Amino acid sequence: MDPLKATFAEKAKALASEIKPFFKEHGNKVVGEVTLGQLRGGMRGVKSLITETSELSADEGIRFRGYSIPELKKLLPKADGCTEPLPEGIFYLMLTGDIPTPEQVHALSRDWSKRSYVPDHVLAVIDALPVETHPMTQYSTAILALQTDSKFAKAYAEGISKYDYWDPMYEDCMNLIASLPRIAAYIYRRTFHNGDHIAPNPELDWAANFAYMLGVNDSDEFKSLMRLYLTIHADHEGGNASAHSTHLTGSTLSDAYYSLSSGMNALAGPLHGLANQEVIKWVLNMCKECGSDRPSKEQIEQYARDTMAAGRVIPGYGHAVLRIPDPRFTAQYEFAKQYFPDDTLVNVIWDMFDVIPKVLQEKVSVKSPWPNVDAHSGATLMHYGLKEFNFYTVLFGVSRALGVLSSLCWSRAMGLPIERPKSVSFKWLKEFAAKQEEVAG
Ligand code: HAX
Repeated sequence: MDPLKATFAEKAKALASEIKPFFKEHGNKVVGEVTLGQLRGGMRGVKSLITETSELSADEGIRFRGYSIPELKKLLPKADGCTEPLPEGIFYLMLTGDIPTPEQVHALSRDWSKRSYVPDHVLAVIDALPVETHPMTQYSTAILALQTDSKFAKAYAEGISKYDYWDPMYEDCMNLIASLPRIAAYIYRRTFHNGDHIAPNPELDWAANFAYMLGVNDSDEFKSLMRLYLTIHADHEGGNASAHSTHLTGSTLSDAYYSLSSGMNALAGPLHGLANQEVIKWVLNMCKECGSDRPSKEQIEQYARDTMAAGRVIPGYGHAVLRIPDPRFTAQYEFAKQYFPDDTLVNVIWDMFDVIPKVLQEKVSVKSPWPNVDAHSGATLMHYGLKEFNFYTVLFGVSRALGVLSSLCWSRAMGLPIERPKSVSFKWLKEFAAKQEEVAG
C-alpha cells in the first residue's frame, strides 16, 4: 500500500472505531434549533453535516484542518523558486490532518502523474459535444464519462463489505483528481484553440502541468498563480453547494465520478462558482458602457446601483457565511500586488472594493457587502492571457475536487449513512406558526 493510503487507512480506522460508540452515547444531545427562516433559507447555518477537511468561520474565513490561508502559505511545501504552496500539500493535509513534508508532496505529485491517463472514450465524449457547449457542461459530462473506470462501482457490484468501502473510494478519488487537469485543458484547447492540444508533461507537478497544458502563458509566474489558485479554491467546509451536492450524491453510495459530476453541476450556478465568469462579464460590460478601461469610482458606483436597481446581483460580492472580505480574495490581491500592481483591470477590481460595499450596505437585507473569492480571480487570470471567462469555473472545479473528494473518502471511512432530511409543506408551516402563536397567547 502506498504511504499516503496507509496513513489515511490508519487514521480512518481510528476515527471509524470512535464514531459509532460516540453517537450511541451522545446521539440524543441537541445541537441547536431551526427557525422557519432557516428552513426557507436553504438550511442556512443549521449544523447538519460532518466534514473533516475544513471549517468556515464568518469572522475569520476558511481554515483547512485548523490552518488559515496565510499560515498554509508558510507551512505547505513549495516547488523550487516558487512562493506559493503546491496544491498536492493541501490535499495531503485535508486527507490526513498532517502538514506534509516536501518528500510526501513530491511522492503525491509522482503518484498523480502516473494515474493521470484519460481514456480515449472520454476525449471522444467531449469532442461529440458542440464546441460552443459551456465548458462546465463539457467538464461535468467528461467526469461522468470517466465513471466507466470506477473501482468502487466494480467492487460494490462484486459484493465488497461496507467496512472496506473507503479503499476503492480512495483509488477512484486519486485517479479522478489525477486526470482532471488533462480533461480541463483538453476542454479549453478544443473550445478556444481549435483543438490544438498540448500533451501533458509528466515531470511537472499537478498545477504546473495544468498551466503548461493550457498553453496560454509559459512563465513560472503563471505556474505560481495556478498553484495558489488551485490551493485556495479547494474547500469551504461541507455546506457549500458543490461540497454538499458531492456529499449528498455520495451518500447513496454513488461512486466518486457520479458524486463529483453532481458537485460540479452545483458549482456551475451563477450564485456559486460561475460567479467568477460573471464578475469579468460585469466588469467588461461596465467598461464598455463607460467607454473606458479604467472607469472612475463614481462610474463604478453608478453601475453597481444600476445593477441593483435592475433586480440583479453584483457578482463577486456577498456570502452566505462570511462577514468579512474573503481571505481567498485577499490572497489573490496580495499576489497581484506583488507581481502586477499596475495592471489596469486589476486596479478596476481594487476600485470596486472601495465603492461596492458602500452600495450594498444601503440594502438592509444584504448580510455581507464584502468581496468573495470570485471577485478577484478573473482579473488575475486575464493578466496572464487566460481571457476566455466561460472557462473560469472549470478552473475552480479542478481545485474544488481536492476538497470534496478528500471529504468523500472520509464519508465512506466514517460509514456515514444516506442523507435524508425532512421536508414539510407551506401549509404545514402556516399551521405550525399559528399553533406557536396560540401557545404564546
Ligand atoms: N448583489 C446584490 N444583492 C445581493 C448581493 C449582491 N452581491 N448579495 C446579497 N444580495 C441580496 C440577496 O439577493 C438578498 O436579496 P433579497 O433580500 O431581495 O432576497 C439579500 O441581499 C440578502 O442576501 P444574503 O442573506 O446577504 O445573501 P445569501 O446568503 O442569500 O446569498 C450569495 C449569498 C453569495 C448567493 C449572494 O451574496 C450573491 O448573490 N452574491 C453574488 C453572486 C456571487 O458572488 N456568488 C459567489 C459566492 C461565493 C461562492 O460560492 N463562490 O463560488
